[in-house]
Amino acid sequence: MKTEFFTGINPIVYKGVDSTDPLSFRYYNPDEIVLGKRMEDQLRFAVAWWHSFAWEGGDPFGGPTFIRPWHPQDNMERARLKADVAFEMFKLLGTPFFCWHDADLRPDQGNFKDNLATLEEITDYIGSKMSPDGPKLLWGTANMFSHRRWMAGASTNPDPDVFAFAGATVKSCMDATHKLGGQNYVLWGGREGYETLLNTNLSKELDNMGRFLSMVVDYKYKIGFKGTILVEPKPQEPSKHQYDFDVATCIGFLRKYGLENEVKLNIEQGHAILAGHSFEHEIALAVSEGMLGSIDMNRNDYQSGWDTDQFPNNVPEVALAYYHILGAGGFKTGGTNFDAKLRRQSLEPVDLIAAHVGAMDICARGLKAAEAMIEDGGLDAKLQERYQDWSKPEALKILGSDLDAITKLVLEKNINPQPRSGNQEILENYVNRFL
Ligand code: XLS
Ligand code: NI
Ligand code: NI
Repeated sequence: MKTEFFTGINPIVYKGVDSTDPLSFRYYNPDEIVLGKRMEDQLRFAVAWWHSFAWEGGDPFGGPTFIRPWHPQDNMERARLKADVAFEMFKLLGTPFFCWHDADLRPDQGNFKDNLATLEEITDYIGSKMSPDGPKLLWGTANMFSHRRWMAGASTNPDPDVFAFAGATVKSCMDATHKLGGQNYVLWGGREGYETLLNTNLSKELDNMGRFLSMVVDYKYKIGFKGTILVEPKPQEPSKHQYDFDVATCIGFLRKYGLENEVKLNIEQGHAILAGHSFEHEIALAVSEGMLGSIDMNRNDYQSGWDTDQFPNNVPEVALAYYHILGAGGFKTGGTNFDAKLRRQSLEPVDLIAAHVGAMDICARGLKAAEAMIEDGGLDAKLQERYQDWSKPEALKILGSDLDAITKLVLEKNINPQPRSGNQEILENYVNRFL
């Protein structure tokens, strides 16, 4: 059904850097080749159903500000209208992917049976709107943090009935993701953590979470789902402490439960900052361990204390992120998901379009800067040079010996290393040339 929501807004097209049209792309040119692939296929943009269509504009201090025609989201007719509007936006923007939680698509019915029926109904409806050359599902996921049943966790809940409800919910969401041809399935554990250690059995909760994830992996094979299972690290919010704290913690967790070859990571810029890291740190670490899956390209405000999930608007940050992603050969099943919210005063439909246009353009600009740095090769040359001694036979001998032998060597050869410059400012100046 055609809605009136975006009336007056035309499809967004690439007009080049000199364009002053605020609803045009200045950098995002889907067919342009970036490191051997179409830009669209490198970036693999996805719109997040929850923030762009389901979120009503509330913040920790105030309720809804967006009064959309599909609000309140309490019946299936409005759920279908929301889907119609979503597909209209995908078409206007030319975004190739979308992502959802079950709870974004259909109202929570308060019991599993009705949740299942309405999820099947709405995902059939969404399936009927998809076509081979239209937008595809990057990932589906289960919202196991909003409803009060999840307040003490999903798979880490002290109540086994909640674990069971979570298992059934994830199964239904994996089925729906599979039905719609999803390329990944994500688990973000917003409530998989604790509010206080005073009432928390850490080892029990972690073991249950590990067991749960093993069930998810088993189910993937059972239904023949070819996509990637991803977990999304975040240190806190809404829980005081979340078990999937950051990339390093997740990798340790996956190894402990023998899932390191089955599960990869969905890394979010804002979560990296919350964990006290940079986005590129989290990406580079995942790349170095072969664990990079996908990214959520949304950041937080550097002053306010909560997860504001803003659209990206900082080229240097984005460029360094894509530098590591391209360096790893680019996305496989993953992509760039805008898990991003408007500001709550941005009420108009055009604000939603402009937010995505700006974000897509920033990412395209960052991607091109990353391509230029890779093609120039300056950073890589410096890196090779810095570590070149490690390929010498003497160095390999050091690695292959033990502390006694090393001590002997240091004494015999009077090894007395002289510090060398890290040249950090030179490297930073180099990067700035490309931004
Ligand atoms: C919240 C998370 C969430 C996940 C999907 O901070 O980013 O939106 O991406 O559940
Ligand atoms: Ni987030
Ligand atoms: Ni996210």
